[in-house]
Amino acid sequence: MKAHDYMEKEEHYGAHNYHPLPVVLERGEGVFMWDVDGKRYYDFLSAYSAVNQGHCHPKIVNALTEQAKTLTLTSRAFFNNVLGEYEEYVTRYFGYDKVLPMNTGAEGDETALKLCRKWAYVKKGIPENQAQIIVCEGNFHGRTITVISMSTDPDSYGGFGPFTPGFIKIPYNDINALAKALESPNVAGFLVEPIQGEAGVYVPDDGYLKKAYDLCKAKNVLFIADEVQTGIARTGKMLACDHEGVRPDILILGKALSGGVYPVSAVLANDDIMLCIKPGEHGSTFGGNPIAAKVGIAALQVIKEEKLAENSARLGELFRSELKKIKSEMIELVRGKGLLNAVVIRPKNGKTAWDVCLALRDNGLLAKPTHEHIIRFAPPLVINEAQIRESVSIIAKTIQQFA
Ligand code: IF1
Repeated sequence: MKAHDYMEKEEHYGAHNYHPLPVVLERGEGVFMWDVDGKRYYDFLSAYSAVNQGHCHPKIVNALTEQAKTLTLTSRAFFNNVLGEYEEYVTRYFGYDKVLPMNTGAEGDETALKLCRKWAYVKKGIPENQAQIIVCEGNFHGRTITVISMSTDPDSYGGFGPFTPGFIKIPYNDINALAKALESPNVAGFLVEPIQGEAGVYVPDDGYLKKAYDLCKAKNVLFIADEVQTGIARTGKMLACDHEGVRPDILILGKALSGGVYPVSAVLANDDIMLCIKPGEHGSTFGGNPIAAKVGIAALQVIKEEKLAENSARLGELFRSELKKIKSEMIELVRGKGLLNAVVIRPKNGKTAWDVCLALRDNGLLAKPTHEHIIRFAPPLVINEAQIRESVSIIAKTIQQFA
């Protein structure tokens, strides 16, 4: 089969809920992926920041295959001999009393919302069914009905109503709007992405997260951070909240918690919050399964052993400063933190971010546009300085082709 045949098969038999860049990949290693014709590409998407540790990291793949040969799934009806080891490891790693393991990011967000509501009724004393959770315009937390009920993007929620009530939507990066929303007595939580990914890598003002956290504390409202995309060293610290010394009351992780080899997500909180959920009130068949547990430990070990947060911080600075040197009217803006970056493209002669991504592909670098005019650049964090420089020269050459 040729590339064209693979794409046609997906088009024919798969639901049309995606519009992929036309490239058919068959292998990955570190920062590179290869297509079915053997052409090599720099991966500058990292599966939306799931592959922070690099493609097919041997240590993580080994954890997966060894456990897969031994015991894959027990369900949570029984104990198993690796879940506790993982739970101890992940809670100490991030400094929380307890973890609730799930699989996908959206499930992590759903879990955090349920936990927050339960806490509101059991601990805060909000009247039953009255709890409100504040969320931000432009958010992206996943695809389930409740999660899209928080969305302000018609592509996400349009045609999928009726929606889950109980959310107050305020502008992102607007501390006054938060203060005002917090005046309502039935507010239980504030759910926020420390950097908005889908919105186009929108970095809030310095101090926003800290001020938001302090306002929440003053009102006995839970500060809930969705670090599914920004966490696990992506932005140059273990968590994006670490940049401001904020420790969320509820922390949601996913994606790179497995290095991209398996769906692993987690919700972390201290006992006063986490123990509000009792046996039988929440769970998942696959959540916390033995493979996920072993993979999670290995993926987190790799982050520390290979100093990927430090690498992300240093090479992120270099990447942005080199990109800013490219002389082209098509580059309107470069922004980001660590290796979570975006370039805002000014269309030229009808050529958009999509056309730039097609040309980048032809020149050996894969990236994906978001919102028509923004290109996200987020390579695996194992990238080195020479590779960053080569990638920048590919981007520069590509942009200059449009001159
Ligand atoms: C897709 C975006 C990124 C997330 C945050 C939860 C989830 C996500 C902050 C849900 C997922 C993904 C999903 C992916 C595209 C992607 C994305 F462009 F849509 F916004 F990364 F930027 N919280 N983000 O970013 O996690 O349930 O998918 O495991 O194809 O929908 P999930």
